[in-house]
Amino acid sequence: MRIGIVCYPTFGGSGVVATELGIELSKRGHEIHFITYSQPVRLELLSNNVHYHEVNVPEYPLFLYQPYELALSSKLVDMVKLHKIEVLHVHYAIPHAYAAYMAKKMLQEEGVYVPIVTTLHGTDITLVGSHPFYKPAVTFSINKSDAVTSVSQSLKEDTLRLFDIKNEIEVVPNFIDIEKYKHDFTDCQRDIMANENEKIITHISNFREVKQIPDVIKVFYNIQKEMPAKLMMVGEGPEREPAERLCEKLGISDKVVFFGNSNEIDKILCFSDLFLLPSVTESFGLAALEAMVSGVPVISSNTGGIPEVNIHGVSGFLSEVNDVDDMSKNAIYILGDKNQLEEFKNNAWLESQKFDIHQIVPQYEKIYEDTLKKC
Ligand code: GMT
Repeated sequence: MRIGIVCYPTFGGSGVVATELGIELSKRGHEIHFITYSQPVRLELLSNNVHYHEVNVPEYPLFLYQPYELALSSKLVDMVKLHKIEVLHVHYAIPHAYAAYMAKKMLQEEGVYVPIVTTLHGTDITLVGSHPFYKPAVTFSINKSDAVTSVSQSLKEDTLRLFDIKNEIEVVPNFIDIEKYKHDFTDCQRDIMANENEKIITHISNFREVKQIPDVIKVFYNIQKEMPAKLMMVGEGPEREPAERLCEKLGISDKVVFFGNSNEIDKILCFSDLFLLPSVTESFGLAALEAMVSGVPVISSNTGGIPEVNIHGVSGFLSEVNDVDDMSKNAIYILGDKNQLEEFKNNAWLESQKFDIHQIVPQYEKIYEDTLKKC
């Protein structure tokens, strides 16, 4: 099939999922066209069946807001016609599903039919999409898609609760390329980051408020009181500076490394002992899954789709949002005993295998085929 993929090309989980999906589909023989405003961060290799088309929004001083949706829908029309794209898979309702619907209607005027598959990722539903300013457009875009998927059961339920949805929503969980995370653990270069006796705790996110960064620091603060430890903070966002100040205030700056954005998270996870994800909400928690496939147990909040990924008492522990004491207690419990830590590491890896890319991507292929059959 010739498939157009629209996503946010940044470090967010939805962009990562869309990119990995496109790469895997291309390996399975499909022709993939990424259509977005910059090359997706994890899309390193373009090949004869992976293409990238940039959406340009010309700056015009008359406009206070430059019309990205308009530029995107025009680009979609042009690319569908030029490359004979058969299906458009848009990640994120805002504004991608909306722009795709406009493109579809414009194409229909010219006798071209292209079905739209919309994947909901979370922020487009729980945090932004349900705002009254966007709600009518998001509801419309979901109802007008030819197929709708959500990355967890919890997100599906949230969508049905928050919007008046007439369409079916199919849960297709996020996935992981297990092969990519198979390391020879002797290569981990752990000694560069910490002494042998120090435990390595890691957090990866885009440092938005929803990630509850102060709780990451507070849990680590409690851990390092009990045992030698280092904290790896990976990512960039508005909460980074306040986090650095909090570390200074608590007197732990020398034990915390802020990496900024990284394309080498597999290397960082490779030498990590524990992953912290205390988010207020999380439709899935892809970062937790990436940790688990690297054999890193997860201490997380019990919210949204996280319990569908991190299994309490098996791959790690779940606590109520903001319950720093419980998270700290669980972290110290896992890290405190060598054999126990090994068992949790192994369980985390085992649980991650349920999300193998080779099991999940065929579900998307089936959805594309079904939408094509309908037209
Ligand atoms: O919250 C983020 O880190 C970014 C956000 C995004 O829009 O890319 O992530 C959302 O989609 C990811 C991939 O499906 C999920 O793993 C995240 O849980 C989800 N974030 C939220 O729901 C807050």
